[in-house]
Amino acid sequence: MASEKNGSRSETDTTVEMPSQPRKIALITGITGQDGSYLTEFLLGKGYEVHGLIRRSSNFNTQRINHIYIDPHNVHKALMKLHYADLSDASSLRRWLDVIKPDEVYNLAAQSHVAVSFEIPDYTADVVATGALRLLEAVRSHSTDSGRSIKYYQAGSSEMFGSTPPPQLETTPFHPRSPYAASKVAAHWYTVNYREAYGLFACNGILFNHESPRRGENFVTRKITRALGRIKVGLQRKLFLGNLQASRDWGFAGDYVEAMWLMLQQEKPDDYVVATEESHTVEEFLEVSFGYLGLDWKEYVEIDKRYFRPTEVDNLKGDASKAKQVLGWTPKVGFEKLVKMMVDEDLELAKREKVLVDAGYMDAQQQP
Ligand code: NDP
Ligand code: GDR
Repeated sequence: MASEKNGSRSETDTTVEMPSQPRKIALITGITGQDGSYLTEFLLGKGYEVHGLIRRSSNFNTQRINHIYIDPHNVHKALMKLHYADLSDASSLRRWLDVIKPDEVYNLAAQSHVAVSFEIPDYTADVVATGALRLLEAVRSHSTDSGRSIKYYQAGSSEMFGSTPPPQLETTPFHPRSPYAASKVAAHWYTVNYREAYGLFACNGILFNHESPRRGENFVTRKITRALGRIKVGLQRKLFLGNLQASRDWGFAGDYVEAMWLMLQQEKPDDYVVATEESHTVEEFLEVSFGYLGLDWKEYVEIDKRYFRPTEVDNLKGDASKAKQVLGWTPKVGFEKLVKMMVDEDLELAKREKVLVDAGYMDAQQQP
């Protein structure tokens, strides 16, 4: 990593061996997150050299990309490189652009939890809204000074539509319902403005919810499948949830990162909705997931008011016609397949936990 884990962090992290054919270079913020990990795999598969910005944390935060990591001292094979930066630190963004000279920048970093954004609204706005502006400005000033052009992807969200009823598409008015969503709306318009004002190749992907076995454990789908695995092997009895009637257009993260890349391969920059065009309630997710393991969710789920939000987004269902027509993108994983994929992985994880618990190496209450 670009960390002290593998020796001191030095100039070697930024040394790039010249390949026989020039590789495209991508820079990803939020590389340690769910989407960052899938996008990295996708771009490496396309022959890119991938650089990721990671933030300093008191614990290592690279679990989702450890399997891709190759020691940077092995320069022939190490095509993913990590560097410390933060969206709240403009100087770090500009510095890494100057050093890495990317062809494409994917801005995936965010305080991405909607409920948490009500608790830390100021910080959320700083990272999600102003952070995007800082990165856009770094791209603009780097391009002006160097004469190089960079393509920019902004991770927009269906949360921006908020209370506007479905189906939601690119022309649907935004009505954000949280500090997170309002900040994403600001980032969306900053991106449009930099495109119009400076001719930047900048795209907004308006992505509806996308999940995977790598989803953060406090988002509702993963919270459910993690608990279900643990319940199935006897490590947990109850699952506490909030609003079960909210409806979401849930897709698979692995499919969605392809749409991000496709946006940057077009002749002209534009904004696209990315969605499965199917919507399901949280209750339906419970029915399908618990049913898959032969359990009745009603015996295990309790409603806890603390998980209700001050303002909720009731119903999201995208219309991805434009992405289908212009990008040629279609989702490959549907709702049931996604649920089963997540349940299968989390059941295996729970079985491994159970071995540790039974051997006395882990407390049943402890979550790894
Ligand atoms: P995650 O929460 O899994 O990942 C967020 C990433 O941002 C992590 O790598 C995190 O680092 C990083 N990060 C957070 N704060 C900062 C900061 N101040 N400076 C630098 N990096 C930071 O999100 P997802 O992968 O699910 O989503 C990716 C992006 O897409 C986000 O912008 C999200 O808002 C947006 N989005 C997601 C959707 C979804 O359904 N997943 C749908 C629509 C939009 P660390 O690992 O250290 O915490
Ligand atoms: P969301 O995802 O807010 O849509 O944002 P989340 O999984 O957090 O919530 C989905 C719906 O489930 C309801 N819910 C609960 N949610 C959580 N987290 N925990 C619970 O216990 C619970 N019980 C019910 C919520 O109220 C909500 O209606 C995600 C994030 O990835 C954003 O970054 C992204 O922009 C949007 O998706 C699109």
